[in-house]
Amino acid sequence: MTRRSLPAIVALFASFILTLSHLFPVTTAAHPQDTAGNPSRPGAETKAERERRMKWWREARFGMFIHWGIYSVPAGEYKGQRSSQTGEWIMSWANIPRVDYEKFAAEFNPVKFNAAEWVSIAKAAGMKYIVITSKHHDGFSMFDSRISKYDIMDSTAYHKDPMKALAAEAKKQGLKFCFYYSIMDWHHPSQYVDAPGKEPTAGNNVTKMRDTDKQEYLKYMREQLRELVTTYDPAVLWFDGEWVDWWTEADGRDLYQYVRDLKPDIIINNRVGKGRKGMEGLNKNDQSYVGDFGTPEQQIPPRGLPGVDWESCMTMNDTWGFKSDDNKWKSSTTIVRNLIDIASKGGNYLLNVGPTSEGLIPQASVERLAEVGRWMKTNGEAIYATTASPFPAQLSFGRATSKPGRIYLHVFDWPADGKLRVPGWGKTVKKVYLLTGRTALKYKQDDKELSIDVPTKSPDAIASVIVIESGDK
Ligand code: H79
Repeated sequence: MTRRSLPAIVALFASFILTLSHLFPVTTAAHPQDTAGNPSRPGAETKAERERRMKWWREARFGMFIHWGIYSVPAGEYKGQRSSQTGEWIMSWANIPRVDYEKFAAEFNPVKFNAAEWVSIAKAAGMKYIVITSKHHDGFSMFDSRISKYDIMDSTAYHKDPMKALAAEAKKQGLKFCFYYSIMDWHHPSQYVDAPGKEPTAGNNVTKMRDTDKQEYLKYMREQLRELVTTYDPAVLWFDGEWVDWWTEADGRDLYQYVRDLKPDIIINNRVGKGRKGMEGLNKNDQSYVGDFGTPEQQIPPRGLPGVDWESCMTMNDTWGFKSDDNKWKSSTTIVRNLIDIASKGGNYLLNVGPTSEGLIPQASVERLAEVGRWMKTNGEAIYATTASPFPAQLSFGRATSKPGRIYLHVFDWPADGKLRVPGWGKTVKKVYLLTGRTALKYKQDDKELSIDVPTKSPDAIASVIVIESGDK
């Protein structure tokens, strides 16, 4: 055997690892198939293992996002100043120094908070999971963090941990409980603002990192995430604030791995790393990026993204965190149609509520969610566990979702002439019926299209679902 010097062996070993990492890139929202057959690599799993891990999430289709923090105290107004920007960003846009912003904590006392009520509102709307802010960009921990005094237990008049109550209640009512966690942190001493006219301790959209403090902040994050995962057993970790220049893809990969090691079947969004392509939220395609699903924000990708898991998060008005004067509510029709549109493109819908500092979900949200729930009660079958539309082009009258052997037509624009014309998709129809009441409908199918005889009046003004059962050919 030839003898090699130590550096040569190290170099050989390094190139071997490099080759391995090329052959087996880390799992990514853009290329979930990359992990197939790769059980040895950290964070990786076989395709079957991944399918099993993602199953509940893919079937759920609809979740509640909750932005709740001490920003609900100023509720969009600071010293008479208001902004078109969102409520949870007030520390940044009102340029509030840390020491002043901290005072909102003492005023935060959500005495009307009722975990059972919140979970019931989500459940009745047809939502299957809840994602709540454990720590937003403002750095305030909304859970009992033993390593921070800037948390709900130590700094507020409430002195209780609403996350414990919510986690327990979600479990009781059969919803998955999940956490949002911001990587950017406006309160942590490691980070500061360097922008003309801006307070160095108020936040902005690109905090700087004191290089000497980065390791300490990483340690802090990891410890908080360990607390979150081990105490509350979240089903998803939803990272955000990853776009700052001091956060790297390698940091993201390490953090992804760290969280998966804490809880192997947890699901983590793509904002843990640098993959996200702007607000489009889906991954860039120049390399493989870490994360299990893409995160379009306030938008629905026009054609979805076949083969990729994604979830559109959206507000019900124009803010995430509560703002007392934001009355720009979407109608329940818009909300339901967004859900349908997203499902027809193969994604999930994460719909936000911004509770008040008293602990109440705004009444306008509660009302709309109840209407969404009414629709979901009859039509949930056409949403849950469905996959994207089988039609190559978007239908003129609405959307479609599918399940094996079955298509659900979601009709937004009901035909005036009593005939719904559906373009062909290469299968023979066996049966057509209205989902409400399972009323059978007459139809004619030829090579080009399927023509369905429908009642004159639309059964549901929001969207009426027609089920098509077909054979395999
Ligand atoms: O928590 C809610 C918002 O507070 C948070 N995400 C949702 C879920 C949010 N943070 N920032 N924004 C929304 C808008 C910020 C956009 C930008 Fe960028 C950050 C523009 C430039 C840096 C990220 C990177 C988006 C485009 C490039």
